Amino acid sequence: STTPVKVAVTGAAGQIGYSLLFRIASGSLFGPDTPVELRLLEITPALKALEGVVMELDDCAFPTLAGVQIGDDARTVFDGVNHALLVGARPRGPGMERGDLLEANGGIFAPQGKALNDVAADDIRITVTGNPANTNALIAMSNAPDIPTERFSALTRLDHNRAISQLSAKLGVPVTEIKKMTIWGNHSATQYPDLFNAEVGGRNAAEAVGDQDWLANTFIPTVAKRGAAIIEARGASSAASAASATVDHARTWAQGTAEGDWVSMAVRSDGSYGVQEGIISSFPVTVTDGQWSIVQGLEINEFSRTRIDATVAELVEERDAVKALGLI
Ligand code: NAX
Repeated sequence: STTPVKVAVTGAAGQIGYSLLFRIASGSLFGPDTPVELRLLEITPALKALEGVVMELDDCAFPTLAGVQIGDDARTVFDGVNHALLVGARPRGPGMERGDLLEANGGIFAPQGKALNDVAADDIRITVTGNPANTNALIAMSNAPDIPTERFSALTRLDHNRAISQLSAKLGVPVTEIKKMTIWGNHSATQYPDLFNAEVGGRNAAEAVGDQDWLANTFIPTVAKRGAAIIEARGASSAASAASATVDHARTWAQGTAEGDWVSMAVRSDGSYGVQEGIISSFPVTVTDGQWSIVQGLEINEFSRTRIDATVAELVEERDAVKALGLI
Protein backbone atom coordinates (compact mmCIF):
# COMPACT_ATOMS: atom_id res chain seq x y z
CA SER A 1 0.00 0.00 0.00
CA THR A 2 1.04 3.61 -0.56
CA THR A 3 2.59 5.60 2.28
CA PRO A 4 0.09 8.24 3.42
CA VAL A 5 0.83 11.89 2.65
CA LYS A 6 1.03 13.77 5.93
CA VAL A 7 -0.87 17.04 5.84
CA ALA A 8 -0.75 19.48 8.75
CA VAL A 9 -3.58 21.96 9.22
CA THR A 10 -3.40 24.69 11.85
CA GLY A 11 -6.48 26.42 13.22
CA ALA A 12 -8.19 23.11 12.52
CA ALA A 13 -11.16 23.77 14.86
CA GLY A 14 -11.98 27.05 13.09
CA GLN A 15 -14.46 27.86 10.35
CA ILE A 16 -12.17 27.16 7.40
CA GLY A 17 -10.93 24.00 9.10
CA TYR A 18 -14.48 22.68 9.33
CA SER A 19 -14.68 22.69 5.55
CA LEU A 20 -11.04 22.05 4.66
CA LEU A 21 -10.48 18.88 6.69
CA PHE A 22 -13.36 17.06 5.04
CA ARG A 23 -12.19 18.04 1.56
CA ILE A 24 -8.66 16.76 2.24
CA ALA A 25 -9.86 13.60 3.96
CA SER A 26 -12.22 12.74 1.11
CA GLY A 27 -9.42 12.87 -1.47
CA SER A 28 -9.89 16.32 -3.06
CA LEU A 29 -6.22 17.12 -2.63
CA PHE A 30 -4.39 13.99 -3.78
CA GLY A 31 -7.12 11.94 -5.44
CA PRO A 32 -8.91 8.73 -4.55
CA ASP A 33 -5.81 6.50 -4.56
CA THR A 34 -3.58 8.41 -2.14
CA PRO A 35 -4.16 7.95 1.58
CA VAL A 36 -3.70 11.03 3.73
CA GLU A 37 -2.82 11.41 7.37
CA LEU A 38 -4.09 14.58 9.03
CA ARG A 39 -2.02 16.40 11.65
CA LEU A 40 -4.16 19.03 13.32
CA LEU A 41 -2.80 21.87 15.41
CA GLU A 42 -4.89 24.07 17.67
CA ILE A 43 -4.47 26.22 20.74
CA THR A 44 -5.17 24.36 23.99
CA PRO A 45 -8.66 25.83 24.65
CA ALA A 46 -9.83 24.71 21.18
CA LEU A 47 -8.69 21.07 21.52
CA LYS A 48 -12.02 19.87 22.87
CA ALA A 49 -13.89 21.36 19.91
CA LEU A 50 -11.28 19.78 17.64
CA GLU A 51 -11.96 16.38 19.21
CA GLY A 52 -15.57 16.84 18.11
CA VAL A 53 -14.46 17.56 14.55
CA VAL A 54 -12.31 14.41 14.62
CA MET A 55 -15.35 12.41 15.75
CA GLU A 56 -17.14 13.68 12.64
CA LEU A 57 -14.15 12.83 10.43
CA ASP A 58 -14.27 9.29 11.88
CA ASP A 59 -17.99 9.12 11.18
CA CYS A 60 -17.43 9.85 7.49
CA ALA A 61 -15.43 6.61 7.15
CA PHE A 62 -13.43 8.18 4.33
CA PRO A 63 -11.51 5.48 2.43
CA THR A 64 -8.57 7.88 1.88
CA LEU A 65 -8.18 8.96 5.51
CA ALA A 66 -5.35 6.91 6.98
CA GLY A 67 -5.14 8.60 10.37
CA VAL A 68 -5.66 11.76 12.40
CA GLN A 69 -3.48 13.23 15.14
CA ILE A 70 -4.30 16.37 17.05
CA GLY A 71 -2.34 18.52 19.47
CA ASP A 72 -1.29 21.94 20.70
CA ASP A 73 2.46 21.45 20.26
CA ALA A 74 3.76 22.41 16.81
CA ARG A 75 6.90 20.26 17.07
CA THR A 76 4.86 17.13 17.69
CA VAL A 77 2.13 17.87 15.18
CA PHE A 78 4.50 18.92 12.36
CA ASP A 79 6.81 15.94 12.78
CA GLY A 80 7.45 14.46 9.32
CA VAL A 81 4.71 16.44 7.53
CA ASN A 82 4.83 16.85 3.74
CA HIS A 83 2.35 19.72 3.46
CA ALA A 84 1.54 22.37 6.06
CA LEU A 85 -1.59 24.46 5.61
CA LEU A 86 -1.25 27.31 8.09
CA VAL A 87 -4.81 28.55 8.55
CA GLY A 88 -4.91 29.52 12.24
CA ALA A 89 -4.02 33.15 12.82
CA ARG A 90 -4.78 36.02 15.12
CA PRO A 91 -7.65 38.14 13.77
CA ARG A 92 -7.67 41.90 14.14
CA GLY A 93 -9.59 42.76 17.31
CA PRO A 94 -11.39 46.03 18.03
CA GLY A 95 -8.98 48.96 18.28
CA MET A 96 -6.01 46.79 17.25
CA GLU A 97 -3.39 48.69 15.24
CA ARG A 98 -1.61 47.03 12.34
CA GLY A 99 1.60 46.83 14.39
CA ASP A 100 -0.25 44.92 17.15
CA LEU A 101 -1.75 42.58 14.58
CA LEU A 102 1.62 41.86 12.99
CA GLU A 103 3.22 41.31 16.38
CA ALA A 104 0.47 38.92 17.53
CA ASN A 105 0.84 36.93 14.32
CA GLY A 106 4.60 36.96 14.65
CA GLY A 107 4.03 35.15 17.94
CA ILE A 108 2.31 32.38 15.96
CA PHE A 109 4.24 32.20 12.66
CA ALA A 110 7.79 32.60 13.99
CA PRO A 111 7.57 29.53 16.29
CA GLN A 112 5.65 27.56 13.66
CA GLY A 113 8.37 28.38 11.11
CA LYS A 114 11.02 27.18 13.55
CA ALA A 115 9.11 23.99 14.29
CA LEU A 116 8.68 23.22 10.57
CA ASN A 117 12.37 23.91 10.07
CA ASP A 118 13.28 21.33 12.67
CA VAL A 119 10.79 18.50 12.22
CA ALA A 120 8.98 18.64 8.83
CA ALA A 121 9.78 16.19 6.01
CA ASP A 122 12.45 17.15 3.46
CA ASP A 123 9.83 17.74 0.78
CA ILE A 124 7.73 20.06 2.98
CA ARG A 125 5.53 22.62 1.20
CA ILE A 126 3.95 25.39 3.23
CA THR A 127 0.84 27.39 2.41
CA VAL A 128 -0.30 30.27 4.60
CA THR A 129 -4.02 31.08 4.53
CA GLY A 130 -4.20 32.89 7.91
CA ASN A 131 -4.12 36.66 7.57
CA PRO A 132 -2.17 38.81 6.98
CA ALA A 133 -1.22 35.83 4.81
CA ASN A 134 1.69 37.23 2.76
CA THR A 135 3.53 38.67 5.74
CA ASN A 136 2.77 35.67 7.95
CA ALA A 137 4.40 33.52 5.27
CA LEU A 138 7.40 35.88 5.25
CA ILE A 139 7.71 35.52 9.03
CA ALA A 140 7.51 31.70 8.87
CA MET A 141 10.02 31.59 5.98
CA SER A 142 12.48 33.86 7.77
CA ASN A 143 12.38 31.59 10.82
CA ALA A 144 13.06 28.43 8.84
CA PRO A 145 16.58 28.89 7.44
CA ASP A 146 17.01 25.22 6.46
CA ILE A 147 13.86 25.02 4.34
CA PRO A 148 14.36 26.28 0.77
CA THR A 149 12.51 29.61 0.42
CA GLU A 150 10.55 28.36 -2.59
CA ARG A 151 8.67 25.97 -0.30
CA PHE A 152 6.78 28.88 1.29
CA SER A 153 3.66 30.40 -0.20
CA ALA A 154 0.59 32.39 0.76
CA LEU A 155 -2.93 31.96 -0.57
CA THR A 156 -4.25 34.31 -3.24
CA ARG A 157 -6.11 31.53 -5.04
CA LEU A 158 -9.41 32.61 -3.47
CA ASP A 159 -8.95 36.07 -5.01
CA HIS A 160 -7.96 34.37 -8.28
CA ASN A 161 -11.12 32.23 -8.23
CA ARG A 162 -13.27 35.24 -7.33
CA ALA A 163 -11.83 37.14 -10.31
CA ILE A 164 -12.60 34.21 -12.66
CA SER A 165 -16.12 33.99 -11.30
CA GLN A 166 -16.83 37.72 -11.70
CA LEU A 167 -15.50 37.73 -15.26
CA SER A 168 -17.47 34.62 -16.12
CA ALA A 169 -20.69 36.25 -14.89
CA LYS A 170 -19.98 39.51 -16.72
CA LEU A 171 -19.37 37.81 -20.07
CA GLY A 172 -21.84 34.96 -19.66
CA VAL A 173 -19.17 32.34 -20.34
CA PRO A 174 -18.33 29.23 -18.30
CA VAL A 175 -15.41 29.56 -15.90
CA THR A 176 -13.60 26.88 -17.92
CA GLU A 177 -13.27 29.37 -20.80
CA ILE A 178 -11.17 31.72 -18.65
CA LYS A 179 -7.40 31.23 -18.54
CA LYS A 180 -4.33 33.10 -17.35
CA MET A 181 -5.96 35.07 -14.56
CA THR A 182 -3.48 36.86 -12.31
CA ILE A 183 -3.72 38.37 -8.86
CA TRP A 184 -0.71 40.59 -8.17
CA GLY A 185 0.59 41.61 -4.75
CA ASN A 186 -1.00 41.35 -1.35
CA HIS A 187 -4.02 39.33 -0.25
CA SER A 188 -5.68 42.56 0.90
CA ALA A 189 -7.85 45.31 -0.55
CA THR A 190 -4.81 46.59 -2.51
CA GLN A 191 -4.48 43.38 -4.55
CA TYR A 192 -4.59 43.79 -8.31
CA PRO A 193 -6.61 41.33 -10.41
CA ASP A 194 -5.22 41.68 -13.95
CA LEU A 195 -7.48 41.23 -16.98
CA PHE A 196 -4.93 42.58 -19.47
CA ASN A 197 -3.03 39.30 -19.47
CA ALA A 198 -6.06 37.02 -18.98
CA GLU A 199 -7.87 35.19 -21.76
CA VAL A 200 -11.51 34.33 -22.45
CA GLY A 201 -12.05 31.67 -25.07
CA GLY A 202 -8.56 32.42 -26.40
CA ARG A 203 -9.24 36.16 -26.65
CA ASN A 204 -7.72 38.90 -24.49
CA ALA A 205 -10.02 39.37 -21.47
CA ALA A 206 -9.73 43.17 -21.21
CA GLU A 207 -10.66 43.44 -24.90
CA ALA A 208 -13.50 40.95 -24.52
CA VAL A 209 -14.88 43.08 -21.67
CA GLY A 210 -14.37 46.23 -23.72
CA ASP A 211 -15.51 48.37 -20.82
CA GLN A 212 -12.68 50.07 -18.97
CA ASP A 213 -15.10 51.67 -16.52
CA TRP A 214 -16.43 48.24 -15.45
CA LEU A 215 -12.90 46.88 -15.21
CA ALA A 216 -11.61 49.75 -13.04
CA ASN A 217 -14.67 50.65 -11.00
CA THR A 218 -16.66 47.42 -10.65
CA PHE A 219 -14.47 44.38 -11.34
CA ILE A 220 -11.39 45.33 -9.32
CA PRO A 221 -13.21 46.58 -6.20
CA THR A 222 -15.71 43.68 -6.29
CA VAL A 223 -12.87 41.13 -6.27
CA ALA A 224 -10.77 43.05 -3.74
CA LYS A 225 -13.66 43.65 -1.33
CA ARG A 226 -15.43 40.33 -1.76
CA GLY A 227 -14.40 39.19 1.72
CA ALA A 228 -16.19 42.15 3.30
CA ALA A 229 -19.29 41.54 1.15
CA ILE A 230 -19.44 37.91 2.37
CA ILE A 231 -19.20 39.04 6.01
CA GLU A 232 -21.98 41.56 5.39
CA ALA A 233 -24.26 38.94 3.82
CA ARG A 234 -23.42 35.83 5.83
CA GLY A 235 -22.56 37.35 9.18
CA ALA A 236 -19.29 35.38 9.09
CA SER A 237 -16.19 35.48 6.90
CA SER A 238 -15.74 33.27 3.86
CA ALA A 239 -14.95 29.75 4.95
CA ALA A 240 -16.01 27.08 2.43
CA SER A 241 -14.66 29.12 -0.50
CA ALA A 242 -11.41 29.80 1.38
CA ALA A 243 -11.08 26.08 2.13
CA SER A 244 -11.78 25.22 -1.52
CA ALA A 245 -9.14 27.71 -2.69
CA THR A 246 -6.63 26.28 -0.20
CA VAL A 247 -7.25 22.82 -1.67
CA ASP A 248 -6.90 24.21 -5.22
CA HIS A 249 -3.61 25.88 -4.30
CA ALA A 250 -2.05 22.84 -2.65
CA ARG A 251 -3.31 20.49 -5.39
CA THR A 252 -1.90 22.68 -8.16
CA TRP A 253 1.42 22.82 -6.31
CA ALA A 254 1.49 19.02 -6.08
CA GLN A 255 0.07 18.18 -9.51
CA GLY A 256 1.04 21.14 -11.71
CA THR A 257 -0.71 23.69 -13.87
CA ALA A 258 -2.57 22.86 -17.07
CA GLU A 259 -0.91 23.47 -20.44
CA GLY A 260 -1.68 27.01 -21.62
CA ASP A 261 -2.76 28.24 -18.22
CA TRP A 262 -1.32 29.52 -14.96
CA VAL A 263 -2.49 30.24 -11.41
CA SER A 264 -1.87 32.95 -8.83
CA MET A 265 0.33 32.14 -5.86
CA ALA A 266 2.01 34.48 -3.39
CA VAL A 267 5.68 33.42 -3.35
CA ARG A 268 9.05 34.93 -2.57
CA SER A 269 9.82 37.62 -5.13
CA ASP A 270 13.04 37.28 -7.12
CA GLY A 271 12.58 40.86 -8.32
CA SER A 272 10.46 39.92 -11.36
CA TYR A 273 8.20 42.70 -12.66
CA GLY A 274 9.90 45.23 -10.39
CA VAL A 275 8.47 43.56 -7.26
CA GLN A 276 11.00 44.08 -4.47
CA GLU A 277 13.07 40.94 -3.94
CA GLY A 278 12.44 38.96 -0.78
CA ILE A 279 8.81 39.84 -0.06
CA ILE A 280 6.02 37.30 -0.48
CA SER A 281 3.93 38.70 -3.31
CA SER A 282 1.32 37.17 -5.61
CA PHE A 283 2.42 36.40 -9.16
CA PRO A 284 1.24 34.40 -12.15
CA VAL A 285 3.00 31.04 -11.79
CA THR A 286 3.20 27.76 -13.62
CA VAL A 287 3.97 24.58 -11.68
CA THR A 288 5.83 21.54 -13.00
CA ASP A 289 7.03 18.57 -10.90
CA GLY A 290 6.15 20.34 -7.66
CA GLN A 291 8.18 23.46 -8.51
CA TRP A 292 6.57 26.80 -9.27
CA SER A 293 8.07 29.40 -11.54
CA ILE A 294 6.96 32.98 -12.13
CA VAL A 295 5.62 33.50 -15.65
CA GLN A 296 8.03 35.85 -17.41
CA GLY A 297 7.68 38.38 -20.19
CA LEU A 298 4.14 39.63 -19.60
CA GLU A 299 3.36 43.13 -20.73
CA ILE A 300 2.57 45.48 -17.86
CA ASN A 301 0.72 48.57 -19.06
CA GLU A 302 0.56 51.90 -17.25
CA PHE A 303 -2.73 51.06 -15.53
CA SER A 304 -1.35 47.76 -14.21
CA ARG A 305 2.00 49.28 -13.22
CA THR A 306 0.38 51.83 -10.87
CA ARG A 307 -1.71 49.16 -9.18
CA ILE A 308 1.08 46.59 -8.84
CA ASP A 309 3.33 49.29 -7.37
CA ALA A 310 0.66 50.24 -4.80
CA THR A 311 0.07 46.70 -3.54
CA VAL A 312 3.82 45.98 -3.46
CA ALA A 313 4.38 49.20 -1.48
CA GLU A 314 1.94 47.88 1.13
CA LEU A 315 3.87 44.61 1.36
CA VAL A 316 7.16 46.46 1.73
CA GLU A 317 5.62 48.47 4.60
CA GLU A 318 4.45 45.26 6.28
CA ARG A 319 7.92 43.77 5.78
CA ASP A 320 9.55 46.85 7.32
CA ALA A 321 7.13 46.71 10.28
CA VAL A 322 7.87 43.04 11.09
CA LYS A 323 11.57 43.72 10.63
CA ALA A 324 11.37 46.57 13.15
CA LEU A 325 9.59 44.19 15.54
CA GLY A 326 12.49 41.73 15.21
CA LEU A 327 10.23 39.05 13.74
CA ILE A 328 12.29 38.50 10.60
P1 NAX B 1 -11.53 31.06 12.89
O1 NAX B 1 -11.34 32.13 13.89
O2 NAX B 1 -12.86 30.41 12.73
O3 NAX B 1 -10.48 29.90 13.15
C1 NAX B 1 -9.13 30.17 13.41
C2 NAX B 1 -8.65 29.06 14.32
O4 NAX B 1 -7.25 29.22 14.49
C3 NAX B 1 -9.28 29.07 15.71
O5 NAX B 1 -9.88 27.82 15.97
C4 NAX B 1 -8.10 29.35 16.63
O6 NAX B 1 -8.21 28.68 17.88
C5 NAX B 1 -6.94 28.81 15.81
N1 NAX B 1 -5.63 29.33 16.21
C6 NAX B 1 -5.31 30.55 16.67
N2 NAX B 1 -4.02 30.61 16.99
C7 NAX B 1 -3.49 29.40 16.70
C8 NAX B 1 -2.19 28.85 16.84
N3 NAX B 1 -1.17 29.56 17.32
N4 NAX B 1 -2.01 27.57 16.43
C9 NAX B 1 -3.02 26.84 15.95
N5 NAX B 1 -4.29 27.32 15.83
C10 NAX B 1 -4.51 28.59 16.19
O7 NAX B 1 -11.03 31.69 11.50
P2 NAX B 1 -11.30 31.18 10.01
O8 NAX B 1 -12.53 31.78 9.50
O9 NAX B 1 -11.13 29.71 9.96
O10 NAX B 1 -10.09 31.91 9.25
C11 NAX B 1 -8.76 31.55 9.50
C12 NAX B 1 -7.82 32.56 8.86
O11 NAX B 1 -7.97 32.61 7.46
C13 NAX B 1 -8.03 33.99 9.35
O12 NAX B 1 -6.78 34.59 9.61
C14 NAX B 1 -8.68 34.64 8.15
O13 NAX B 1 -8.49 36.04 8.14
C15 NAX B 1 -7.99 33.96 7.03
N6 NAX B 1 -8.61 34.02 5.71
C16 NAX B 1 -7.78 34.06 4.64
C17 NAX B 1 -8.25 34.06 3.35
C18 NAX B 1 -7.31 34.07 2.19
O14 NAX B 1 -7.78 34.09 1.07
N7 NAX B 1 -5.98 34.06 2.37
C19 NAX B 1 -9.71 34.09 3.07
C20 NAX B 1 -10.52 33.59 4.21
C21 NAX B 1 -10.05 34.02 5.57
O15 NAX B 1 -10.50 35.33 5.81
